[in-house]
Amino acid sequence: MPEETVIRKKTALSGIQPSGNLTLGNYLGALSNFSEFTSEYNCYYCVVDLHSITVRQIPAELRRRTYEVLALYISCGLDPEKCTLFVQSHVHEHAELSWMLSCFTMFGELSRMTQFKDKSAKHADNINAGLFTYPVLMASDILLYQADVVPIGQDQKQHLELARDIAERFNGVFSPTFTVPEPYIPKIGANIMSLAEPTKKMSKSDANENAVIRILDTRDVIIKKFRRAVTDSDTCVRYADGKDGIKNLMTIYSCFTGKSYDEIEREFDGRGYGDFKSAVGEVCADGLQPVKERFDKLMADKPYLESVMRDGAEKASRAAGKTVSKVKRKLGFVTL
Ligand code: AQP
Repeated sequence: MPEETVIRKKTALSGIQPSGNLTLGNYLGALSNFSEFTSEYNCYYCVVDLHSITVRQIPAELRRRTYEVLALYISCGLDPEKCTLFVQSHVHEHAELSWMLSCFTMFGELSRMTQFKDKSAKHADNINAGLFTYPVLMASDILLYQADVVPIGQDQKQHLELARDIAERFNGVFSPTFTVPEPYIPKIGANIMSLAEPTKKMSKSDANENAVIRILDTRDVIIKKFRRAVTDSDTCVRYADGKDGIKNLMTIYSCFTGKSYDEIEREFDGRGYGDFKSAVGEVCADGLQPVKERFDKLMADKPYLESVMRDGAEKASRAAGKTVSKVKRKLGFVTL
């Protein structure tokens, strides 16, 4: 093919923090969508351990969860031969670009980030600079690989918009350098809510275990947690305002069965909440079962996971190094 007709394969990138045991929110909002991109996109999926230390972590747990998130990537259908799976701290360019881009990010922009406000309120004793500059590191993760698309849940949309603004600002000052990324937010499942407080997002760091379904929870635990899920004083399974708990359960049921809200309303017409909650628990436990089986096998083979990390870091570093060199040149740094 003549050089001018070669079309660049588009790039997809996303990451998950090893900051707790992954939830159904992480699964439906992000992880379960990652493999859709592997046939048509050049895919990079990373375990973003640098992000996770914005909140205090127990080192041994952080190490274990880093392996676990990587194993979950593979268990959810990502083939390390077809995409680049890596750990963020293994590629030093993330931290390097983050510093350079922090000089192109305004204090006011970072102050407006809702995640910063939420996490500052939750961790009032540790409002560190990393928590504040987290979105710059996220922008660097994305822009380093010239990502065209970033599959994320709804809660990360504001950070993605900031990454776009930073890219456009840098491109405007220095000529096109970064691809301006687009978010991919699933139509359904982008905002899975807590089972205990359905107006609040389901979060892996939630202290209330009953609020959160973990991908690795056993079948019995999943079913029990759904039975305890907060609903309302009505008895009718309907997708309507004021019924946040039921809407959340309908969303989860829809994600696993592919049924529309109308179909779900008809299916549970005249059957109380008890029946519905049990059905949601069953489809969720069934859906997660194969992931868990693959996960257990992978976790028993650490050398394999380490070889995936090593190969991934090597491939990612090559791409990241090119972008960082380009940025340094444009900024006027001396290259030897
Ligand atoms: N409740 C959710 N519904 C849908 N998507 C969600 N995501 C997170 N929670 C939900 C998506 O999962 C991806 C990875 O998230 P993350 O690890 O970067 O951190 P987060 O968004 O801060 O997720 P958590 O679970 O709430 O972590 P903690 O408790 O550590 O802060 C992202 O694409 C996110 O949108």
